[in-house]
Amino acid sequence: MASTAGLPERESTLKALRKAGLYGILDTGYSNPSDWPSISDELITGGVGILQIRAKRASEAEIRAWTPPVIEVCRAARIPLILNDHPKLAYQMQLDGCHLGQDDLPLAEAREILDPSQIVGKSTHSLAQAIQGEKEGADYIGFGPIFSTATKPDYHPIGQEDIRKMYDNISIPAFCIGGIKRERIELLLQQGAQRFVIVSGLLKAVSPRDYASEVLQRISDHD
Ligand code: 3NM
Repeated sequence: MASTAGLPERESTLKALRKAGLYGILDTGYSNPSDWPSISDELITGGVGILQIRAKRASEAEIRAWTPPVIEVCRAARIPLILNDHPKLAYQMQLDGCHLGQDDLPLAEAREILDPSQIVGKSTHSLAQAIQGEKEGADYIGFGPIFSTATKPDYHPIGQEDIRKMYDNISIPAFCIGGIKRERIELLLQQGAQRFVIVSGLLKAVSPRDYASEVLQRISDHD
C-alpha cells in the first residue's frame, strides 16, 4: 500500500488485499464526501481491510478535492485505497490502485496509465468473466451482483450457484458483492464465499464500525 509519501508499494498492497475479508466502498449515493474521512476511520476500526472511492457522477475536480483526506486516513492505518474507474486520477493522486468495470477501458490499457506498483481490480458478473478477469491480469475481482441491489439497479443478480465454482477456479482474491448484508454472511460462507464487498449495508448502518466488526466476526466464526 502507499507509503507515507510517493507511490504505493505493490507488495504491501497485495499483502493487505490478501488479508482483507471485507471491502468497503465510499459511495456518493449513500454518503457525503465530507464525511468520508470519519466513515473511513470507523470502517477501518471495524476491520474493513480495503477501501474504494466510488463517485459515479462526480467530476474529476470533485474527486480530486474529496480524495486527499481519505488518503491520509488510509495511509495512517496502512489500508489500501482504490479509485473506481479513472486510472489517470488514481495515478496522479498516487492511490493504491483502481477498479474497472466490464465496460471501462481494458485492463492492459489501465496498467499503461498506472504505475507498476498500483493494483487493478475488475468487476465480473459471471463465472466466465471471473476466470477471464484473472487471465487478463487483475489483482482481484468483484463477483456479483449475488443479490439484486439498489446500488447497481440495472444488473440481474447472478445468484449463489457459481460462488464455490468461482473460488475453485480463481487464485486471486475474489470478493462477493451485491446485496450483501450481515444477515446473509453465514449463508454465503456455506455456499463457499470467502470475502465480501458491502456498500449500502455499511454506509446506512447506525454504526458502520459495529456493522463491519459483526461481519468479520461471522467470517471468523465460520473458519
Ligand atoms: N458492483 P450493495 S454490485 C458496486 O456486481 C457494485 O459488480 C456490483 O452495493 C457488481 O452492497 C454493486 O449496496 C453494488 O448492494 C453493491
